Amino acid sequence: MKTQHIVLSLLFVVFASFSVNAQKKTDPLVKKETFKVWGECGMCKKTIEKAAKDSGATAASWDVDSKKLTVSYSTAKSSNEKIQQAIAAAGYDTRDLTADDAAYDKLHECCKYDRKAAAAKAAEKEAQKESNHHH
Ligand SMILES: [Cu+2]
Repeated sequence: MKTQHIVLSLLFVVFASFSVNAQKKTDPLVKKETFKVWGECGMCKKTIEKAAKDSGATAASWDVDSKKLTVSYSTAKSSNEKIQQAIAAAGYDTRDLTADDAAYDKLHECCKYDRKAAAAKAAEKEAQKESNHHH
């Protein structure tokens, strides 16, 4: 009987610690998201990540090749919108927002990326060429 009690209480301790861990991992307040941010180089990376962190992201990592930013933040302290606004204010177009023109003009020469609108126009032209070609 005694052994059974010990086994049961050990099991209880194990299960209790599992559920504490599970709660930590699925904290509903912490979100991790990835979205596109236009940019050009390593300097942009620093500016973009800093803007994200200044607006409440606990982690921010921008990839220069894919131009994707991955952020983690607590919904109690920040939001996806807030982070994108901070990045746009720093001069970078984001998935949902267009950067402040004055901020874009102030960017370093090497950071003057092809803007979202310009890229969209170029793609449109390219598509027109394609369709003309087929006529
Ligand atoms: Cu740059």
